[in-house]
Amino acid sequence: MTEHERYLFDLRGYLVVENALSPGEVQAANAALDQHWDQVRPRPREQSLSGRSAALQGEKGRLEATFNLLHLPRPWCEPFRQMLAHGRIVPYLHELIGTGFRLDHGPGLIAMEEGCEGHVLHGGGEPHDPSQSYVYKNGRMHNGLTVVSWQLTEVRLGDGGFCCIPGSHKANVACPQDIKLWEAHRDCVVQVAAPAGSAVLFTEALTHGTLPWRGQAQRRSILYKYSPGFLAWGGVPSHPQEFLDELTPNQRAVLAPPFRPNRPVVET
Ligand SMILES: O=C(O)CCC(=O)C(=O)O
Repeated sequence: MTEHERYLFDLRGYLVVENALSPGEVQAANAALDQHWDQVRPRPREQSLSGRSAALQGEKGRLEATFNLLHLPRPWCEPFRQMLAHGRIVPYLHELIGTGFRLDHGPGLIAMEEGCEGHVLHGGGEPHDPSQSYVYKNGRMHNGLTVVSWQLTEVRLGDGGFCCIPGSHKANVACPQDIKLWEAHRDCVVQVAAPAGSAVLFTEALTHGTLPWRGQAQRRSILYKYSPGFLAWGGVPSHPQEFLDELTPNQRAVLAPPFRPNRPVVET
């Protein structure tokens, strides 16, 4: 991380890394999604994420994949397997989480079309949750659950989508519910714009969520959520050996279950 990136992540709790994917990588990932789009479904109304907020509600739910992106037949799985331990992002994860970081869960698709509902804001420095916390100690950042959100399409200011309250990962006071519902003090909530090919990195300790989608073009983000190597937030998935055998050593290292001694480390 550069001095500026380190300062901005500590200050705000998120960072946009532009050109993290090449145009070819963006194209390959979009082509894989297009090929399987018949298996992408709107989230059902009864699982609405807008938290009964009038400000966050929409005409329809966001679109989600009903399949595991890592298990698509070849070559369609390849772009998503490469993102697991992508060379552009690994140095950031080493600094933010520490060597030996692991994939806790994901990858998950969030696609949105005009009129899609938002997601009530959640997370924040208070109450303290050690599994998704932010601490600066001994001269470095220590993050719990940390997200890499790959942008496969452009997000412009005003489109909606990922939003957060910058600095809230260090908050000492719980976020009031009407602010989480985007019904009060909207000025403290920032919608994050990012060109296609960017990676938006953020700590789950940040108060964040989704604004309703106003963009005419579709939003496509793929989220990977990482934890320190000794920690599990979402459980410990077991992966079939035939699947692991197809991966690179770096990809296998991030899928290792949580443990500490002699942990495999992603090489840069
Ligand atoms: O990217 C988004 O729209 C929100 C993601 C989110 O809320 C989460 O990862 O917890």
